[in-house]
Amino acid sequence: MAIDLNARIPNNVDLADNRRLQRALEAWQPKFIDWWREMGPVGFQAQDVWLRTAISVEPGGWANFDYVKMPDYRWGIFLADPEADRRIAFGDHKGEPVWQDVPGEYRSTLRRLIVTQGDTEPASVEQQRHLGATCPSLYDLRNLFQVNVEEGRHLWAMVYLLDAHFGRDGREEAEMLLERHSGDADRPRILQAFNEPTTDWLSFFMFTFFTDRDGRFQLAALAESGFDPLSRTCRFMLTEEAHHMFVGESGVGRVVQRTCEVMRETGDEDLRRQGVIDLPTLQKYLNLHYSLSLDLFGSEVSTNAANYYTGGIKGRFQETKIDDDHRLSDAHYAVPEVGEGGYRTVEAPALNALNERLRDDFIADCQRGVDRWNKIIARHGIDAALTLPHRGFNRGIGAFSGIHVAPDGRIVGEAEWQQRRGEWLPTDDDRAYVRSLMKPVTGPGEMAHWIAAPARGVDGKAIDYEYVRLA
Ligand code: BYC
Repeated sequence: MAIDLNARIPNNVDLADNRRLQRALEAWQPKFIDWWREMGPVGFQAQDVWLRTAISVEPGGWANFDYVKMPDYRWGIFLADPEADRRIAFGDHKGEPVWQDVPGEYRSTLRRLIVTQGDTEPASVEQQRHLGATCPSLYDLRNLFQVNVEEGRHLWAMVYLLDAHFGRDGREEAEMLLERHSGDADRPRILQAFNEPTTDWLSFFMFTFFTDRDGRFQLAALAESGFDPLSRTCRFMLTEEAHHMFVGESGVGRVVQRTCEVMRETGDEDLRRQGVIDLPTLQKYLNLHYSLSLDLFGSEVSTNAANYYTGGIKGRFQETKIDDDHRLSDAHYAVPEVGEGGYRTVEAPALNALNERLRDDFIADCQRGVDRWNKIIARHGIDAALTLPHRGFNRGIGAFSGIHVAPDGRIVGEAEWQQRRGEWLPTDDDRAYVRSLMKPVTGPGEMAHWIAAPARGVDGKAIDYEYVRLA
């Protein structure tokens, strides 16, 4: 279905035929633009940026490139095409036709999930708002802004659902999504990882690798929903999400590559003298962002998660590809349990263990990315490797939150944790060093010293293309 880009709010949901909804969204739109100007990227609002805009949801239609000034970006409402005769794939309603309207009994649960999802989108834009000033290249600057405008559109996607399906309280929630702010002492964002500032580009790449990947898995679970508008919305968001994770994986990969090149060229042990990011520092940033992202999956054993599933509201990753009864009433799943003598693995009812199962899917996917980074290190003949720390390391949510676990999985006491945390997580010194490297590089094709050039440019353009016109 084509998107009407000329409409005040571009959409493929026939907004013009739904006056009430159109009015609600048109009332929210100026507030969104005000938020974008106040809380979105600092600077660069008047510059032309080489951005992709969705013009249809068909393959090939959602990646239309042109120069756009960010405040003029065509934020809108794009749902993946409906699937004919789609049925609920899991839970108590398995086999029933999907819902086009919110069932009364699931109203508050669905609203809560949509609000939690929606809250993360503007939060990430707020977290990243100062990065433009220190971009390592025009290519990276453009990628940052692409990610930012699409997170803005993901907010629109959730606001559409709230306005279209939740009446007055939906409208109030939509307003609140612009009123909570990342790191705000009085009105913080809902999930903790979205209140941590993204102060430098290494953090940005780690965030887009790990935290956007949580987004991928959560959206995939919501794309299975029996509430069809949510499913269709999330399915389209996933096409955009892939690019964000590419930015993270290739970003960290280019940092790894540059570090290895300098290690080989200079043979210098003191890589900080050489102005690149040493592998131990990279490992600490990895440890931090991985552990913060693991928290985003919630507790290992969760009745919320069981209720979402039995209600047909939130499924498993690739639910329809799994070969079982899709009800899970008798199934079990391994979860960690922390007790007196340490932690151990126990079998929990599979329904209650769905957060852990999604976390396991996430961990396996993270590991594949880390393996690709390690191939870069190996290609340079360097005997070192990045690793994912133990899942219990530095956790604030779930079974491990009451104990300290070292990256290798050993339980450590408070004294050892305090003494050694600087070996495992970025210290003030590490952060200051990384920040000291963050100097803007803005000539077409130029790269900061600490990061390698990308393998190729955007949409077939050269690496030295003027991705952002600064003049
Ligand atoms: N921080 O039963 P539990 C993305 C709360 S990222 C703070 O285990 P549940 C993106 C929980 O709310 C994807 N609180 O939780 C990425 C509950 O509170 P109540 C975002 C937390 O409900 C990058 C209590 O603890 N989408 O898209 O099973 C850039 C008990 O917990 C946290 C979603 O998250 C936490 N980390 O699972 C841009 C999908 N974890 O009931 C975007 C929607 C738990 O005691 N959300 N709590 O008041 C969900 O599916 C679920 O809310 C969660 C939590 C998976 C997050």
